[in-house]
Amino acid sequence: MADTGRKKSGDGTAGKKKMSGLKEMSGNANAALETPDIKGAEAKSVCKATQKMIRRAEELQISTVFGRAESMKPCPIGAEGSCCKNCAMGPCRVPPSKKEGEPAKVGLCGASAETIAARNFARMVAAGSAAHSDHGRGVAEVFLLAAKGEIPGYGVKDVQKLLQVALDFGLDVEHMGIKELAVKVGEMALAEFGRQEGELLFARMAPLKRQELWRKLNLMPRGIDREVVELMHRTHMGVDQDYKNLTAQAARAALSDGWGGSMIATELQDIMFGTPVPIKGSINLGVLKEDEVNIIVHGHEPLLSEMIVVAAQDPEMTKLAREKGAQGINLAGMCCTANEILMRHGIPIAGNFLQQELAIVTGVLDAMVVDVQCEMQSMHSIAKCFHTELITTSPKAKIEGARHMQFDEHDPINTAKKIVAAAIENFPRRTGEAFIPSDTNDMVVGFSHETINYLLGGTFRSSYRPLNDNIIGGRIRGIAGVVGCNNARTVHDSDHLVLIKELLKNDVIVLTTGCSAMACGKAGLLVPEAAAKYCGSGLAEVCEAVGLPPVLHMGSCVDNSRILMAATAVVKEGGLGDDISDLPAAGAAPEWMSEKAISIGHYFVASGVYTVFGTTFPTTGSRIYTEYLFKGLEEEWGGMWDFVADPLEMARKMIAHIDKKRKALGIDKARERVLYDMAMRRELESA
Ligand code: XCC
Ligand code: SF4
Repeated sequence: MADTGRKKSGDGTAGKKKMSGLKEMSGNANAALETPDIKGAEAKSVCKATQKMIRRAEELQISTVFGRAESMKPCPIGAEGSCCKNCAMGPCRVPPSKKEGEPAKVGLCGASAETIAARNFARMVAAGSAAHSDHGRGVAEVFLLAAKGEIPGYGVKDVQKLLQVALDFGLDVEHMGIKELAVKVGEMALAEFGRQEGELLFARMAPLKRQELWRKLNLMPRGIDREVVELMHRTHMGVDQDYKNLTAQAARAALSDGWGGSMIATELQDIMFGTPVPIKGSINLGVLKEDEVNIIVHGHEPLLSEMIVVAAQDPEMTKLAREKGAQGINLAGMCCTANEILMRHGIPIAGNFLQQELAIVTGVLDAMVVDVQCEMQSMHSIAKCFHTELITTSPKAKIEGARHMQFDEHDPINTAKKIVAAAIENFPRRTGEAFIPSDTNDMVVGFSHETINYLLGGTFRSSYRPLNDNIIGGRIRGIAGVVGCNNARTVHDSDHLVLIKELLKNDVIVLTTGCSAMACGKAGLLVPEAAAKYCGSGLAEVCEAVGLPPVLHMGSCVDNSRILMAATAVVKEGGLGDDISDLPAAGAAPEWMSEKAISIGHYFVASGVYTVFGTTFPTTGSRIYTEYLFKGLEEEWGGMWDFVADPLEMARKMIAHIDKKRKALGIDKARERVLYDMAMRRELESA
């Protein structure tokens, strides 16, 4: 191995020796970013690796999001949705009146606080829906090329799923060949984005009662692009000034994400790259290796990263790596791109959203390869303090100063090899000492809704029946979807974990995606053994019988569509009402930060789910509007929003909602009996 001047520094206990020349560099490169004194890494994150790296960054005087969150407070008026800058007569600020009886403030145009809050909220939905859907469109375009045989290495990997989607699209599967079907599915999926009239094809997968409600309330989504454009139009100055009407159009745009763009992304990715099945993986910054070329793929799309997985295993590349003095090539993921390649290939995850800067601070990252979404611009200035090459790959997401190596969708393997080669070339340029926290955790992931169906029902009769029966019988109290981001305004990972552990203790099974899923992985919740450790006895019994972890990792954020599918399958299985809003279920995003999360929340609410967000809520400046979201919507849609900052209180409210639904279904009694049985059993055991 070539002497790269690196020295293993151990685990957060690294010598005080500074990286050579680094302090100076960080002074320059980070000049624009403040470097405040971060106190107490424990107060920033519950993830041990993150704590160690926060301390390390502080030692090296490198500015990270954790420090900036201390020195820059969020604007209170913007945070509560009370600032309108939709025209140049503003920005107008309409915070709630402080004194009793004071007239409510309005904008220059007369816009009320509720209109302004609703418009701001709606624009978040529009942006979030656009982000997921543009990802979906990219997948559909590549899918179509692949179906036509125009992309070497890409084609139909999961024929079963292709047939299923073709059936869902109403195609004549018996009289069409696989290639013909794939091309047709690709064309139809692409057409969904620009559909001017009618209904999105996947929206017709929802329970019939939900579809009827959407039609009645004019919420049924048409083409994805159309809904987003109309929402942007209606939030323009002087257009839609009825907060309820705005919220309804926001629902159409959000539904066109959940039952449209996101679902298209998930389904077509599964056909092209394989539907996930349970697979082992590992997670946290400890997956980085000092003596290998480390590459992190970060962002959201699997289109290029699928081929980076192949390129990183190419003997030619391994040979090149050895020539440069490395022992091999170590590929890891970050954010949702990580979830995609973890679920399909078992590629380890380096960390979730708030760990992206810290991965570079390890000093061993040879390339940070990003596609789209959730990429912090600060990575560039941190990369400049080290040897790390920050590589952008999407024409939609460039970062000033980063190296751009554009993804050629006609030849992904070639792009992938060039990127891997660039990382290898960079390996000998490492300077200073390595600092890799030793923390990693094992996990079992890959619970597509098809897999859950199969695991529960067995080979002979795949079905959700056992799940429904366990819910009806009370062993499982209900279902929670806990998803979403990390947010530097709250302790990293903590709210996810406190909430989820409380749900498990109360026999609520948890479905998870995104950065929440990664928080669970790091805390050891994604292994079957977690059932005995964290669950109430009912849920523990069910998980142990099937060998399931009590928290099911269902994928990336576009894969929240899998949760919609699973909820629909449970409804269709029977015995738990005839709409998603009848289910003893609830959703949460305790540490959300992105506009995509608001779109996800809104499509869950419009699909009938009680959905709670934590950390902050973007409409609280208008009491009237917030009450409409939290209470008014339940009557109209059967689902509603809520905001609870304290994760234990959040769990309590979700469980109360689940119990309310159990009562309405007449299955609350069954649960009381189970509890009684458990108490008796414990008595017997202790006797
Ligand atoms: Fe981004 Fe999807 Fe949020 Fe994580 S969970 S911070 S959106 S990576 Ni989607
Ligand atoms: Fe102010 Fe109305 Fe313009 Fe908004 S649209 S900035 S409230 S004048």
